Amino acid sequence: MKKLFAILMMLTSLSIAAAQENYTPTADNLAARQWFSNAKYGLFIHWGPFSIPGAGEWVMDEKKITVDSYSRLQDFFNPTEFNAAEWVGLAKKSGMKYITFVARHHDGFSLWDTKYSDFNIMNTPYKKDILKQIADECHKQGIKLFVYYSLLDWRREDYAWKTGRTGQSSGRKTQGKWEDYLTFMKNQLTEILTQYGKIDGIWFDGHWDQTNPEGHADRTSRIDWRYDEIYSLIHRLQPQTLIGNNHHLSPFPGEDFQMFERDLPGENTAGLSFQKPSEKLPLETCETINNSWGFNLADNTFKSTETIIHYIVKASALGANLLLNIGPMPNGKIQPEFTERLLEAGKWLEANGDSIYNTTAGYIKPQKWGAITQKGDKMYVHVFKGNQQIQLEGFPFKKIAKAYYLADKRKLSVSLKQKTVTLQLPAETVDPDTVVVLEVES
Ligand code: H79
Repeated sequence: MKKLFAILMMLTSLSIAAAQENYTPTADNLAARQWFSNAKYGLFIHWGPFSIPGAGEWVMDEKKITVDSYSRLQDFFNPTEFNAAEWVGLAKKSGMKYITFVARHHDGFSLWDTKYSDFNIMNTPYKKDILKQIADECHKQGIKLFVYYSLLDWRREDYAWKTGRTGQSSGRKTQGKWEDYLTFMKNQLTEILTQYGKIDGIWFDGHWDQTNPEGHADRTSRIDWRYDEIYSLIHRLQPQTLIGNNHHLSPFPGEDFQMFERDLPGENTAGLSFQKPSEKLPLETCETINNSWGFNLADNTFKSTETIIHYIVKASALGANLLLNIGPMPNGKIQPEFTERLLEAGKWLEANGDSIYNTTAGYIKPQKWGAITQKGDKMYVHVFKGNQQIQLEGFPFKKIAKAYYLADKRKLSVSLKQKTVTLQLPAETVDPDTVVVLEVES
């Protein structure tokens, strides 16, 4: 047992050694982390030529499409209905504070005018830089911009595809030099960080392509990602840029926030989140509005507005942001089932945002009946639909000075006895989330 532990520790330190050691975030970066912690809700966008088949962003790998065949999509991608102002405006109206835009997914297509790959938006019939339009519009409308950048590549021969867990049906024959792939990524990241104004975050994905499965003792990478070089490059070009990496492991040195995929921090129902929530870094969980990230013509499993609101509340109650994904259609339009739900949740946030933005985690985790968020001397008790009496045990404050509904300030009687608060509502709640404010004194 001891021996196993020693081996695990050694492996852990090996993987850490590859990251940006001795990283000291700048004051701007710390301020950006604080902003991020307070933001609570962002829009994730998966979109590109992979949207055309309408079968999700993994279509190349799942349908075993070779690089040659897949390249044809470049000739078809012509999103004439794309309007950056509409997308950014939708995020803003929906109460979202940032957009995480997939600029290059695992299929290797770049949605900006890059010098380092021909498989890019300028070589489609559309011929206009998408990232530029999104970045300009985000800056104009005051929405922060995070850029998703895939570490994994199903296309390039210099990616270490032979050791990859995916991308084995792409028809690649030769194995190029890893050094070249690293240079390529650094060149592309430099473009993104120098030609598009302020970039608020870089969101990496694909590290797991090179690790053994969860549960396997060796979870280190089969290759050296040289995060020390990549992260320090990013922090040198834009020190405030927040780096996150969807490696499903504990944060590496140099990372500024921790992310979870399709699970609340501390939960692992989707099987991708084995890592413990960090106590130091801001947290984010991403989830998608149906069951697909990229546009999927057959996926009608839209989450209800109520489910979305509950997810925002539960994430906030755990001190995390929700990054909610949509996959726009290949023509650049967002399907009405998505916009309706986003706008409805946005309406709820407009009325109840005080209980979400700038809050910290509740003193207890989310419960079946709802959840708690806190801010200064206010505790927000979120009572989900269909509940009437709530008991809060182990209440950490001495006194409740006032209790009222957030929506209309109507008073509510509560009792606090032996560290237990009892909230008795007049009837079972009918709204997705009824927020009660407790003004507390310690
Ligand atoms: O961009 C979206 C997805 O395309 C990407 N991340 C989100 C944000 C994603 N890729 N894969 N997954 C999500 C699910 C992960 C599946 C995995 Fe595996 C299970 C990775 C490692 C174990 C499948 C099996 C791929 C490799 C082995």
